[in-house]
Amino acid sequence: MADRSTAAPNDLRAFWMPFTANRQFKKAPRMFVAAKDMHYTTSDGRQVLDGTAGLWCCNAGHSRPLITAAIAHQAGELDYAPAFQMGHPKAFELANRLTDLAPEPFEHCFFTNSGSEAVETALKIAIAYQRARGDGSRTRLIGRERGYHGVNFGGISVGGIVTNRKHFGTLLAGVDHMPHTHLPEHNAFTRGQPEYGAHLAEELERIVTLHDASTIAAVIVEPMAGSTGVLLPPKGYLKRLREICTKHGILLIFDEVITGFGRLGSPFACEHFDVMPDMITCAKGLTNGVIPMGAVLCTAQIHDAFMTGPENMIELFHGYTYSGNPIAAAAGIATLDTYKEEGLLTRARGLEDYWADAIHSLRDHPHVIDIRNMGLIGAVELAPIPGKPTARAFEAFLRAYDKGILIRTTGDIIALSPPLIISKAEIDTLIGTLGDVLKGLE
Ligand code: PXG
Repeated sequence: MADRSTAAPNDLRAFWMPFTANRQFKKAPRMFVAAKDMHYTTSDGRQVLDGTAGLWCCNAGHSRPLITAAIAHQAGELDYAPAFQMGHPKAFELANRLTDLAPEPFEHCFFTNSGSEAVETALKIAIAYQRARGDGSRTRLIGRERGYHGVNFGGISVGGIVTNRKHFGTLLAGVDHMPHTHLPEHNAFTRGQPEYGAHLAEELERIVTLHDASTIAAVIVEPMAGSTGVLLPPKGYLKRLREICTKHGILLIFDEVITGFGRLGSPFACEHFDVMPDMITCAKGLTNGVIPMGAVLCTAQIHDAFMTGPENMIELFHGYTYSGNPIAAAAGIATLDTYKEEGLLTRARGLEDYWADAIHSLRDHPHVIDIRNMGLIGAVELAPIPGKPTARAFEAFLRAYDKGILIRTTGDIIALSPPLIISKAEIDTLIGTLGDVLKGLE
């Protein structure tokens, strides 16, 4: 057994960090010790402008007073209540607030603790729904190349990121994938939604023909693929996916873990694109990233299909110890209050043009091969160093951190998704500093 008595309080060995190059990190750690509004404070006392809302989650900025107070109050009043066969008021209140915020068809809400769990929950509901309707042969799930749906087995199976899949065996059976919609040869440097690529939705028809509609339960896509490097849906693409799903009795799930809560200028992306899925998964911005929580929003049609057998029977054999946890629910309610008071869920709309002008001003900087934007999201794609994929963007990340801005990189793509409270002056600082970083890169 390790001798813990000799470990210094800041010994870094024990913590196996997620999605991190552990050995590299621990040789030169980067630590945040505080955060307020748009800025982090580092352990060496520097201010870092948050260009990524943490990990796309702190949409209202950091350490916001309503949320902080709600968590403290709830912890002192009701810290935990059993999630199964017992209730507490805040979970019901938050479910009502969320379904009021979501577009009309979404009348029910199932709570989880993360985006990954929201995805597993939605996939399970989809298959069980088809079975409840007497369509038990509909078990297949269709995802998309380059899709990110969290890290659990269902999510990596329908997901399309090779590194997240290849280490983990054979994954779920009965999954197929549509092609991704990233077509830089046609769409490079487009502002907003690209014109070209709607025809890729027809690939779903091909997949349906291959497997037969009677075997397919659901299609899951991110309306805008965030984690894989900001891949925007071509104009008309999502509408066509919806039509094909409807035609074949296939459920359409939008994974809005990133796009939910104002990222594109509407509370949810389905409203922004005017395409209604049958289920929405969300997390991150639901509690401003402060307490882990996710949710699946679904229509009455789906929910009611389960409400049939004897009333003393559990309708859905699924749930988590912390589904609707009181402190998370309190944080969620205070988060929605904060968004409402400050108009944050539509604020990106007013800033979108300014943001687009700023980020596209980087077009002629060294190594830049594409720039994409929508709402308060942006991506700057760099040409990889030959033989060293990801190295150039990671170097940009390190230099950006040294210069006082937090950016995110995936592959050789720099992704930006600042808190929705960002000012124009802060956009100038963020993009100006990123420009300086790019100019200095080899
Ligand atoms: N679906 C989508 C669309 C996501 O973006 C998840 C599910 C999983 O959520 P959880 O809460 O289980 O992590 C996500 C998460 C990045 C990055 O830098 C993106 C995510 C998480 C961490 C980093 O792109 N997305």
